[in-house]
Amino acid sequence: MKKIAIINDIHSNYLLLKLVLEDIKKYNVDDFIFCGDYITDGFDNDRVLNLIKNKTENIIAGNRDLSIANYDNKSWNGINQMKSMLYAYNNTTEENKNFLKTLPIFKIINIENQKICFSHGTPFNVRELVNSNSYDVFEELIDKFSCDIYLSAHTHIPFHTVYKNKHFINSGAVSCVVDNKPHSTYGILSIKENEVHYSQNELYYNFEDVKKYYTDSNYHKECKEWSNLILYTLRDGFDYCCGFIEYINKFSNGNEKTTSNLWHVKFEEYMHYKNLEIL
Ligand SMILES: [Mn+2]
Repeated sequence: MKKIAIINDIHSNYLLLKLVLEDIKKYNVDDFIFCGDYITDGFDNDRVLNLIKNKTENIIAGNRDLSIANYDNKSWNGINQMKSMLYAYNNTTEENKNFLKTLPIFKIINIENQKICFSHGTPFNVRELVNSNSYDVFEELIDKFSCDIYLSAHTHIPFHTVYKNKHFINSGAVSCVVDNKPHSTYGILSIKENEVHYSQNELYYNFEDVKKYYTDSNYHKECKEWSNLILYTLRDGFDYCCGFIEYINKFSNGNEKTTSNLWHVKFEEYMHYKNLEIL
């Protein structure tokens, strides 16, 4: 029997990653699979990357990891909505950026005769949104890869669907699960003689600890708007980041320069409208 922990969407949150890894100890796992988005939206990029890259070879890139790895070192300058991404870029070592560049967008591995395909969105598209009833995507994956287990991430919403005898799994997120609860989630896959068992796990954190972790940071000072949106998402399990982007797009029509100019004033408006105190 092999036990594998499935972890994704850490988003630079070393505090929650440590809590999750501590919780996983009780399972005595044989290995880990990491399904992307290790950095951005927080500040502990190097501590997160240094920790995970020494745990396993089963690591693929998420959209955020690729954005940082492939950044041209100019296009985000002076664009307010990219401040948080720029912070991640400027606060990750060259060594770790080079590590991110080496990551594939999907991998197929064999554990106890079970073929496991894992990616952040899908092997076709790192940003593809896969949910519990994405049957067209499931068909496409079965057709192309003939694996037994398919892991995806990116949506921050956990699911486990068995379809045509194949397992389709999203273990949720370490940081910013969006199912209205202040928790981190991860998966444990147990495989024994062609029998696959999956358990979805959740770990409730103390929001005050997470709040202090963020508000004490330089990231919070430099990227106040995004840091606030992340923090309240962590408190409420509601995606205030997407909520704010949708809100500001109503005024800017998605124009990058207009969005940048409106960034601060619309943030204050949005926080007021959502009845959230700016931290
Ligand atoms: Mn993602």
